Amino acid sequence: MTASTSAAAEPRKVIIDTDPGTDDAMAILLALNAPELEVKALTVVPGNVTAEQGLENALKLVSLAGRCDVPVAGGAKHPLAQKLVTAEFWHGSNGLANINLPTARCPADPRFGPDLIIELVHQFPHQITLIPIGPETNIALALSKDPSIASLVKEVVIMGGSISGGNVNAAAEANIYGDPEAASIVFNAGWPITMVGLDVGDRAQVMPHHTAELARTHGPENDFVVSVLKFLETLGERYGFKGVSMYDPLAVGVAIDPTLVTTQAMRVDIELHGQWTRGETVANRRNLVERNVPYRDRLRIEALDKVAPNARVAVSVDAERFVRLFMERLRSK
Ligand SMILES: [Ca+2]
Repeated sequence: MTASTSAAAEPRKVIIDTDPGTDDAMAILLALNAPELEVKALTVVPGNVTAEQGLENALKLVSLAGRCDVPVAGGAKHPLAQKLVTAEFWHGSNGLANINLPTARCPADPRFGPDLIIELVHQFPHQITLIPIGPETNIALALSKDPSIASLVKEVVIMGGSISGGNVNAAAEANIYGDPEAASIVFNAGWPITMVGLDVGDRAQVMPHHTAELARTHGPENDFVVSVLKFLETLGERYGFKGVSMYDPLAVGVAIDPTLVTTQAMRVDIELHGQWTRGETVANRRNLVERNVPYRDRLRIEALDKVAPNARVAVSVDAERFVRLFMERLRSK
């Protein structure tokens, strides 16, 4: 093996903060089967399902993958400043497409999720990539308890937000809507953020012919993923969707291979009020604001002020290459 290939084989250390969730389940299995990644922990946040159901699901998923070596820790029980909104409507009553996976063999890690994040970030300074794929409550709690992690994390790849309209309503994407105050803390922490939002997630779709292809191979994870995809396909048909949007798996995909998306640096603020827009990721595409100053009986524009970008927002995706990567990693597993 040459030096360059061994360097390339060095896996990226990641922590996935998750509210599993059907697409979370696929994202977790993708990560656990990607040699490019070393999953240091799963931390569970309430969102798609309650904290308790999410922890149970996460433990079943690592058990399915035979990966009890990955710590799985519960975290927050509710968002920072609002009621929890769960999404069994989209994910099935158990959050896992109503599929009854075997009882978990892996035990839960007793540590509090945000504390585990802090601990691992200090243990591996400048090496950890955080991949929040649920509401950002746990990440915000970790940051609030220990702001130093902001300068010690390598990168944060967030599934959340949108610069082209929401899925909860006209403005907001579900993960940000689920805890806007937490998202605001995370986006303002001054660390390197890649935002993998609806803009690209809705274009990274598994189509029925992909699912049919994956259904020709078998294995516990392969078969589970096919069942999840079929559940989502059937659910989507009811609402006129053609394929299955791979929101959370794409965020993991971007951690595996950043070239799957193109990004643009933007200033992203989280709307915390707004009559119609609470939870919106308000992105300044020009990174400029007009400076208005008092003049006689009015204000007038005096200059353009630059605003510093705080996120690289994914604006396009090589969907077919991502779906191929996803299927290759899960095939026959
Ligand atoms: Ca999720």
